[in-house]
Amino acid sequence: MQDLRWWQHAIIYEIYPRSFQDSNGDGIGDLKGIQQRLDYLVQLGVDAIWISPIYPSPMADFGYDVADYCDIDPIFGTMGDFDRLLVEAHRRGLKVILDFVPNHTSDRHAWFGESRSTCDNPKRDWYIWRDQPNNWMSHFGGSAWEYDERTGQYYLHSFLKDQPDLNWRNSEVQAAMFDALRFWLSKGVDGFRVDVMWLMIKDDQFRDNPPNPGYRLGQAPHNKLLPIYNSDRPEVHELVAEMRGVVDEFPDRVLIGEIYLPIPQLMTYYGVDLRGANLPFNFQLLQCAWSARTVAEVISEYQQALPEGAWPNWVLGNHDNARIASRIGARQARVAAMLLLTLPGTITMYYGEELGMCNVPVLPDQVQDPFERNEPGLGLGRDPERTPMPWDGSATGGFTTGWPWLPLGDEHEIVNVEALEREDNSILRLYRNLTQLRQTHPVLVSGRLENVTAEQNVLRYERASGRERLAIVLNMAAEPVQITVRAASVVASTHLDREGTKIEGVLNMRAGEGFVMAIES
Ligand code: TEU
Ligand code: CA
Repeated sequence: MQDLRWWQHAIIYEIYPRSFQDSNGDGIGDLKGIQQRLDYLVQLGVDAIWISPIYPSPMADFGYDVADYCDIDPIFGTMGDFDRLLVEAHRRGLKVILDFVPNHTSDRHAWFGESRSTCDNPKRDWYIWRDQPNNWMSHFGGSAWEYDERTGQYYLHSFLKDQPDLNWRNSEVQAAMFDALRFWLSKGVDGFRVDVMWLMIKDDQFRDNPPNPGYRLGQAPHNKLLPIYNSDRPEVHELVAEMRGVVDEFPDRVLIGEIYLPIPQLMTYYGVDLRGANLPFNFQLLQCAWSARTVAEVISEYQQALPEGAWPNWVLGNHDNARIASRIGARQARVAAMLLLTLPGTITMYYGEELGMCNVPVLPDQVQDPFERNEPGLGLGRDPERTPMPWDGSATGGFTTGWPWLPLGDEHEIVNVEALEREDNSILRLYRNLTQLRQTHPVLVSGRLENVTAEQNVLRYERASGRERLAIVLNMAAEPVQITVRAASVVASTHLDREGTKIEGVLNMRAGEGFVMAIES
């Protein structure tokens, strides 16, 4: 691992700051709260935290509407709190990655205030103004254009109307945004996760998007159109390369791109000569059906498509998608953990995944997410996967002494850090085992990935480097299954009860059981 950059062998842990730990009883997580829980993260065995946006914001989209790129929202604390968190994280060997939201600002950002004031304001062109809308749609429903009476033009918003899109064709916008990156990099921040990287630049002719023949009822309404003119435009790659250049002005930082695109397009975000994003997020596991065959296909396709020298990465969940344990069930969540932590490259976890935490039902009068408010009842809302981290079984889960901004649900009485730490073979113990295994077996990070197969709903693959060879077998079925294996000894098991046993020939696997085995050579 000596030859690797830190982010290549890192396990990144996403913290949704509103929901991790509240320190002052207002029911909303904050920076001091995160600092209180750093030792937990060290013990979990992660290497970096990515914190979703903490900048001043009216919170129309809970921080993804930024009103000032170079400050901290009082709800999360002060700049002093941030500086202390950074020091304390670094002191423990944890890197800190911030969320950067380049596509849009809040409508309360001073820049937009100026831009919307008159048509000849110097910042008019910092946003995207048109006399007439085209047919582009907002990701959160409805037209992506909002009429602004003051100047009689429409502005573009790919998300809420409170989130006007910046005009990245304007060089002053580029300069101002790059300076914001430098502000945090100078403080010692270790990198950025860049929000909606593939949306940053739009067609300069504003052509209408064609209808999507594959659209089905129940999908998010913006899928009615194929987003060919307002996303993944060729010019975006120049911009990403420039952004990477800024990040590389500072030693040893990382640039991660949030990109929801099919594998071939996704790969283009590594950039020409790998001068783009270090890691275009790989969301394959977050979107694919949970069967050995599908996952085997996804792994093979991703691996084959990786450009020469490009570094892989894997994700199971984030703050925009249903939690993995809800998608596939508690038993398979352990299999997913073993899968995630035995795949090559950089790993990103979402807070609570290590507890097997499920989506929490959120009643209509508890809804916070603007997506659910705009498009109610379609199951698009993201509140259920953003509920507070359950630290213990008490009414407010040790998360807050006040009233939590989202409910903790009933399940947290059983599924919480304190209880799972007491239990010998809990999923939390499994996660700790696996992060440690990854540390002690670099072959899992950077070894070759070979022999990916799927039979009887059992996924198998091997990781190999030098004379070391680990075989991973994962029973993704709901029933027990019998397979045959070469002589091997178990180094990790999902049920935490077969480590050290020798296996040769027939292997009986319980439902949702998985093994990492050292193959004897
Ligand atoms: O998400 C981008 C994105 O693609 C989402 O709109 C996604 O389609 C949606 O959440 C349904 O899963 C990023 C952030 O991660 C998200 O939280 C923000 O709301 C959005 O950008 C706007 O900044
Ligand atoms: Ca708080």
